[in-house]
Amino acid sequence: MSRDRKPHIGIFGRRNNGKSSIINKLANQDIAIVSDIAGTTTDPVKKSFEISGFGPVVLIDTAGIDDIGELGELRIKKTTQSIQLIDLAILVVSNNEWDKHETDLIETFQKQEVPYIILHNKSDINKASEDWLQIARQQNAVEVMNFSVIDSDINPLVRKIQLAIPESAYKMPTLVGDLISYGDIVLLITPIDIEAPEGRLILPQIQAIRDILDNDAVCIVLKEREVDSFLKKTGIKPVLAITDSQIFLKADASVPKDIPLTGFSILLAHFKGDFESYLKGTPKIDELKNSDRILLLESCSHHVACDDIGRVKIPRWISAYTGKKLHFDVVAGLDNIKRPITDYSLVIQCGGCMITRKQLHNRLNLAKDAQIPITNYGMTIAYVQGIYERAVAPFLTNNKTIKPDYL
Ligand SMILES: Nc1nc2c(ncn2[C@@H]2O[C@H](COP(=O)(O)OP(=O)(O)OP(=O)(O)O)[C@@H](O)[C@H]2O)c(=O)[nH]1
Ligand SMILES: [Mg+2]
Repeated sequence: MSRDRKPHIGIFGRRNNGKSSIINKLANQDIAIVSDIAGTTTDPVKKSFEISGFGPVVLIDTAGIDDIGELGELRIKKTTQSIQLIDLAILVVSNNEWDKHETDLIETFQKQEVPYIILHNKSDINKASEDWLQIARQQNAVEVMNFSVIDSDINPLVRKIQLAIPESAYKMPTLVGDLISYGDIVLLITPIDIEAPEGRLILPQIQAIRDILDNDAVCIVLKEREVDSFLKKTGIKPVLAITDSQIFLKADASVPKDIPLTGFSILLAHFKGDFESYLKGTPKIDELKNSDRILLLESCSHHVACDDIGRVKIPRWISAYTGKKLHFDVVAGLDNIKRPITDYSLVIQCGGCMITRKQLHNRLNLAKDAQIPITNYGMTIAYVQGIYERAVAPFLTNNKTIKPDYL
């Protein structure tokens, strides 16, 4: 994985119980104002620093949740809002306090599905009592700890933070990161003249460019007509070429066979789709019979280019390839599928560039549960154009699929 993002940690609790002091201790420097006057921190403040032994974080210091007066209420609201931003909460308590202030916060953490650590601070003055510990341990916190800014070693807390923050908080999955390494040259082939939106590139192309740069690799973007002469003229040999699926054949002819070639929508199929199932499902195109029904799931109803691929091109190509009389139904967006899923012999899913992985999988489960073969737009196009093996090869090593890095 790459493109690290900084995990966000929020620190909550009543006034004066040592929230800002804990931040300073985690940062190993004075970055937050500490004083014995209750209400020192007034607004949520983001501090960006490195926790030794863990890495860069953004820590959000908040105003005491027991703040008083009208202004206090506003501050509490802001404090509660900041819970939406965080990957982990630390609830600081001192003097064995426990009432609605604490339980309200915990309820909000739970609602926002934020994991939380409960820290009993100032234990040098007043240690957590057995009664308090018993209550705190019933709160589904990832950890309950006795702590003192003055006496405690910070490392056990750092280790708990490390364990409690989900990996997804600081690691973003990458589209091509598992296929390339530092300094590699990747060639992107994008037809500009056909259906590209005016003045822009389509989303998967932009994502691929960003991802290649994030992986410290080199990205060359060419129109299909320039590929041949560019490769000959420069002698550059990319480690991977990615083409728009609509010009697969042309790209296949232009890109020398020793350079792996795949399509943007296959890249998406691998990244976001159910690649293993697509691998099993695609060759079932050969088993289609006259009057079989095929369902095309087009998840992004507003995407004009895909519209044409799903409604016109894929039906035409599959019919020509199989020589069979087939029925095609297209279901757009998250619309209901009108016929029972068992009416279909094959389901073809679009790349799903506009929807989440979860939405896409939920959509496919219906077909999978009914054991109907599934494939995707790019893999189908590659298959009927006879370049399927070449197009999926970059995702296979020793006949095993390279898993996307977040699985
Ligand atoms: N004895 C002792 N004093 C502490 C400890 N942690 C913090 N303090 C003191 O408690 C006082 C309040 O600390 P802060 O860090 O400002 O507390 P806070 O929770 O940020 O307070 P507000 O910003 O007002 O909500 C300061 O005088 C700190 O020096 C501790 O573990 N032990
Ligand atoms: Mg403070």
